[in-house]
Amino acid sequence: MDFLKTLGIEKANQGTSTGSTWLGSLSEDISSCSPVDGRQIGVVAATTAADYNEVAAKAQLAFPAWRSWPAPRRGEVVRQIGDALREHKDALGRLVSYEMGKSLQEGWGEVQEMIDICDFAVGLSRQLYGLTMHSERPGHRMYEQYHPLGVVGIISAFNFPVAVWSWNAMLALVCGNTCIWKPSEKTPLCAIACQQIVAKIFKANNVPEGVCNLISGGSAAGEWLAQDTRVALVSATGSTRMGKAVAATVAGRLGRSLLELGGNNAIIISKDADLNIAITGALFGAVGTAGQRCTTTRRLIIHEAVYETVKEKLKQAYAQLKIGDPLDPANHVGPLIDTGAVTQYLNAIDQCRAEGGTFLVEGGVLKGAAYESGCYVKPCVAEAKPHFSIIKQETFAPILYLLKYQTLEEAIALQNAVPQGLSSAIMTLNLREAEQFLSAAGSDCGIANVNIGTSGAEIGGAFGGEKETGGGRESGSDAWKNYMRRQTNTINYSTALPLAQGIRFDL
Ligand code: UN1
Repeated sequence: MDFLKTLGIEKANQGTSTGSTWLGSLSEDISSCSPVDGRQIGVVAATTAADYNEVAAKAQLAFPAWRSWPAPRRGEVVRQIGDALREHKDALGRLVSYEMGKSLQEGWGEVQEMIDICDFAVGLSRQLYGLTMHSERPGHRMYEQYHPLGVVGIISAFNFPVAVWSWNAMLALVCGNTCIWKPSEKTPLCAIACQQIVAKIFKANNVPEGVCNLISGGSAAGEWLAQDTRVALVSATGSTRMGKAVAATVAGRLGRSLLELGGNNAIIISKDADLNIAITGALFGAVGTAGQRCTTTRRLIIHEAVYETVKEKLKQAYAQLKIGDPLDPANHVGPLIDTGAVTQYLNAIDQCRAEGGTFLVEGGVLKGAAYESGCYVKPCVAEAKPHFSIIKQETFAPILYLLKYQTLEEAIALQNAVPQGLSSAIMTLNLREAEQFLSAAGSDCGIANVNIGTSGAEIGGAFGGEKETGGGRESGSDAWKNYMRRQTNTINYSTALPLAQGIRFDL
């Protein structure tokens, strides 16, 4: 466990930080147990209400100082964070894998995603463009500019314990904001490791205390952010239930929220699909991160002409999956996050059966040596019918439902017939089908792919989705605008004061 030492993780940790300063006691409020072997990795002190108040005050105080740094200088600090992450990629990837349970490949991939967003944010720091417009009045000029917002609250989930924070924080930082991060209480140590990495860079660059803050705790700590009028924007990633609560509270004070919530993602496999690509894409999408990505493939909508072939190929592919210690590179699938998640997985399987589903690949909990944590489950595949209610729900586990279709219209309707709208894909070599799927009458999701699975998006695009997914967009494209306030400026350089719309106001 050298990586713990490398990252400065102790057995007992403070959970509240304003940068280099750590607040509070060393109490054992939050226990971080690895789903890999069930062992306790460390304990973390939850943030008290008084300490939260101090953090929020520091974040507010640091804002005017930080926003006065030119954006490219803020970008230079983020560039150094990216370099520090490159240095720590191995150790941090291992910690992600050990504390969260995803495969080491995916742990490293997550850190790479952080590095990528740092690079993206550095470039942005010399852009953050507004438009110029032509005024209808002579001797006038109009333009818009983007100013920093203030304090940004970031609530992140256990499944991407480091990357989702970085998407939000690195953009928020180059935009001139200060941040308060509340990570999932299931992965508090990943957050402490990130905070230490950032603190070193901040210190070397004389960044004021309070620019990047960390609080630890459960939903109560999230509520503090949602209620706090000092927090201009709350960016929340997690369940739809959590998102609705946060959104309601933030809207109650007319604050801004940015929501990235549940997904129930489908791949349509056409009769014109390249089946090798389709099966590989579906497999990684369904079992990667043990089915715990918001972009996980949960439904396959398969054309009747290839249905039996796909079933057979899936059966063969699933038979080759190796489940076990995610730090062992031979394994494809690690554990679920905790035994609560195992119960939800078992309940979903029971419900699917009760509704008439049959299992092509059986599920179950793995027992015995190497599975002592009780969190290892078998990825499974069920044949389902469109009216089943279980297929409308997001179960954060590797359960894949198969549906059959005849026409593309029917397939698209099935794909859209869920409350969530995050990611979607079609596997086809038929240009007409692909374009129809991408058209306004096609997928209703924030992400729609062709011949690529539903998960594993690059950071360069805007990430997020519609309906119960929450409507927010994070990461690439112009998602940075969420972290700034737009100001429209009209400047009169003439010697008269003409009014817009030709209105006369003569004395
Ligand atoms: C999430 O599951 O919350 O597209 C984020 C993907 C990753 C991010 C997932 N880049 O699967």
